[in-house]
Amino acid sequence: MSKLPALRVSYQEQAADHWLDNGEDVLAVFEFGRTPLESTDSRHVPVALPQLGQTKRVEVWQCAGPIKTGRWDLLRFAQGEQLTMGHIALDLRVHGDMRQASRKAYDILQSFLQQSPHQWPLKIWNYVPDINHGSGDDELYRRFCLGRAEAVLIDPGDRPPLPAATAIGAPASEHALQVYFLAASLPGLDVENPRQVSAWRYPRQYGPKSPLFSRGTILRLNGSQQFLISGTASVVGHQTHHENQVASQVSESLRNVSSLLDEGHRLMGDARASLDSDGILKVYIRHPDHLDVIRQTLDVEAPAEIPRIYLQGDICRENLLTEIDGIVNCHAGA
Ligand code: 3EB
Repeated sequence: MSKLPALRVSYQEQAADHWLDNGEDVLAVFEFGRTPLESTDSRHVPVALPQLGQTKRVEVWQCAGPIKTGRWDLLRFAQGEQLTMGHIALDLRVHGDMRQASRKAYDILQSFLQQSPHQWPLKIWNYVPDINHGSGDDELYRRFCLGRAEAVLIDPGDRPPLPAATAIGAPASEHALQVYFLAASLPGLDVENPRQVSAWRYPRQYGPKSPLFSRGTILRLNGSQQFLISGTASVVGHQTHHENQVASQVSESLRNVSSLLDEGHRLMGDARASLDSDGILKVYIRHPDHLDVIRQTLDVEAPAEIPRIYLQGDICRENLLTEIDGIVNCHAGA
């Protein structure tokens, strides 16, 4: 028998307040298309990226309570029995350039985690305004990576546990750099993708500091396993494939997701992650005009059961048109 997952994730049509008012087990409610600077509750996480093409939905995380909430410096958090969600939004008009702001966000995040009962970040989402602005090493994404690497004083060559991550562009009009995460008392099991060069080993051409994340992590709690899938794009080896071909980029991203889940299965033995109705996918889209072709490709190539939303966001390489991340459950013996 597979146990109840430690974290339950879903997309819901009722408004954020409904979940914040009624859920004793609600760890977080993500609301899309709203500035992160206007969070009303420590469990409320407005995300600047607009949702495309569907009735607006919120993302709800639920876990065993009671849930305690609080603040740490500029960070707000919600803490259940075994899991913590934290989020931070730094106003770039106040906190300096992207490198400084990123460094500051990660400094705060780490000082929070050090004193938290749930010290290990499993996945970190980063939403970076105008992410492709600037050229070469001045590009804001690269500046963001630099600040992150300066704060996170680890040598990836030592193979420390690395969280999974997503880094996506928020609208250029957004003022806040947003970072949010899920943490637990034990590190996740890192999974790298055999089809892709590990991001922390990317060659110099992608920037002065490699991005620090694993392709996915597996949360193991109470005999259940959940797979936290990093932002996955049409990258094979370290190179972008299918430049300017949006449908092929979706297919390649899905092949990467499958290969990552297969690798997780290989590492874990009998438990296997599947894209089913217990999980969620987020599909990031650079050009809103591509919504229909992306949606159609996904409808053909990904299981219909898994709930998905489409968010407008720029991808961290100018030649990537789309990216997918998700949280899915693993089933024993499947
Ligand atoms: C890639 O495969 C796409 O900098 O945290 C994906 C997930 C990507 C996370 C990050 C970047 C990050 O390189 C980019």
